[in-house]
Amino acid sequence: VNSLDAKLSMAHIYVAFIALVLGGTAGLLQTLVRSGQFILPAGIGYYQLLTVHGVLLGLVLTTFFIIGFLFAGLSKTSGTLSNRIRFYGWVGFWLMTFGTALTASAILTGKASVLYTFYAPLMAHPTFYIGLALVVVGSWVSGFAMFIHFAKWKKLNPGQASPLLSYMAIATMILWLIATLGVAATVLIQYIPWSLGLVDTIDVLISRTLFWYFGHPLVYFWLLPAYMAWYVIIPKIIGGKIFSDSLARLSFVLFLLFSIPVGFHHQLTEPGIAPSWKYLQVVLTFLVIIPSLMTAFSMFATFEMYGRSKGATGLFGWFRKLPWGDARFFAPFMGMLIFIPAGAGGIINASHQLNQVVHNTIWVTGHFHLTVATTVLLTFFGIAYWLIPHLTGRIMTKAMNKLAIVQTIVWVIGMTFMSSAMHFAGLLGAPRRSAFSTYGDSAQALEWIPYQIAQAIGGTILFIGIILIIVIVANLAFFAPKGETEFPIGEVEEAAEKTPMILENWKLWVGIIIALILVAYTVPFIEMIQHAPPGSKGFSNLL
Ligand code: HAS
Repeated sequence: VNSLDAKLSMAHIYVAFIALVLGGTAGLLQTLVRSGQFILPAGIGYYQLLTVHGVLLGLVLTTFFIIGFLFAGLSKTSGTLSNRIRFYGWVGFWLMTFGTALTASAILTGKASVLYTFYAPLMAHPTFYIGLALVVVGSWVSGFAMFIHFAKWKKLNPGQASPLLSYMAIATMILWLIATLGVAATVLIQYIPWSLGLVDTIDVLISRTLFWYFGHPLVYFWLLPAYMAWYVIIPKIIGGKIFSDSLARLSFVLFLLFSIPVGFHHQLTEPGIAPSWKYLQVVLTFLVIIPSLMTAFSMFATFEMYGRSKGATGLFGWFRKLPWGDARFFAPFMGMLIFIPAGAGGIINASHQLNQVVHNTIWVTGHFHLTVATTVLLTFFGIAYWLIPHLTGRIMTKAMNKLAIVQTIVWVIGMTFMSSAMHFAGLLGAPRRSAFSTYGDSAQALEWIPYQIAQAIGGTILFIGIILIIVIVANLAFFAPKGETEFPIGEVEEAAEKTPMILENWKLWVGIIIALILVAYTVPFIEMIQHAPPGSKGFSNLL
């Protein structure tokens, strides 16, 4: 990657890891509070801390890391960024950074303890929403810069399939752009006027619906860059080949189609949405599982074909041939492994009846610590192990590689303790997002305490994991020996079929996405507006 492009990517990655340290510290304190054995010092509120944790890790760490990675991937596979594109990239970066600082200042001064979902009727200081809006606008500027860069490549290479990594980066950014329209709408039209006192009330159902229109594809915005690494980078790292270019592209297209019109599966217990529309979105949710199953199939195929090419025999002989000592492989692999139970948990959540059991319990927290905080994050760590030294002109030493293996093991152990305890406590009815640990020593709440202690043990182990990753990242960025590190890009198996060009037809796919969104949301939206409570403001008073 060109050195000026590398600086742009690294700026994003630095912010991401600063967010990890601060957000992770908040996480440790939370698990200690929930154990019932610890009281927060200096008047810090539990919900304030939880907001810091969710916003910094769920929104800031992920968005910055992903945009940094995507810029690097585009620069590597579809050519160095032009000065103009790089300039837009920096504008996007500073808008996002300024927005983050604004939002963080509102939270840290105790004026925005509204959690990362900022559901109404919880109200934050206007700077919280304005900061978030700037983060979104900044990401759009970067997104459009990526689109222009990609369009230039297409113009210079007519009729050719685009480089796989660039294709995936663009699909991820299209997903983000369409998804963020929902959150931008609710923030700009509902929350900012309401928090500024320009309107007195807010239509809660509409605000939540717009949030989840964004909130579910958000999780795939986190997942897709991890899948980029699994499909394109991991085959090269293990010395194998990409199983199928077309399958990889198709799975990204399916994510684009099905990840947005499914937000109601977060609102299954909410009144005001007809069951038939919830049913439709549950069906679509089950469709969005398919590209993950395709990914699992593809990864197994890549691993097995590589192992057999090295002489492995028997059903699972290939397993032993994988490069277990290489942290660039080991960390993402553990992420894949954890995604098996994590995905199964997602399927449980999505099943309408089972959702009644787990919704709003700490089970859900367990689910997303396995998905985003393990599968996605371990893959991001795996990416950092080669991307940072590649961008800073350094190499990862054997000692750091060993430390990275230890870090992965520590993370998996910590998360196993914490997330398993969360799943079990959730089944016993323990609520998520509660400052109360013992509920006045009620018998039921006392049942949860052993699990909450296990969560605190897990949280403490995870904090050690955070210290380790920061040591590794600081080493790779500033202290590791100078040298050249490869940006690993896999090649496709010779036997794979040629990629059909229809997969490059973005107009077609975006058209289908819009149609699906209209089908899934138009009537429910009209009904929400028609049945809005008297006096409720927001969209309803505009229409
Ligand atoms: Fe989820 C709630 C349903 C995936 C994140 N989810 C959340 C929340 C977050 C989140 C943050 O339907 C909480 C939001 C909040 O604050 O309220 N989720 C699903 C479903 C999937 C799913 C169906 N979630 C994710 C991913 C996330 C994420 C990915 C982050 C990155 N989720 C829900 C539902 C709720 C929910 C409900 C609302 C609950 C409620 O009531 O509030 C699916 O996409 C999962 C499909 C995945 C699979 C796994 C495939 C396995 C693979 C690994 C292969 C392994 C290999 C290794 C190759 C089917 C690809 C080799 C192994 C060897 C053994 C050799």
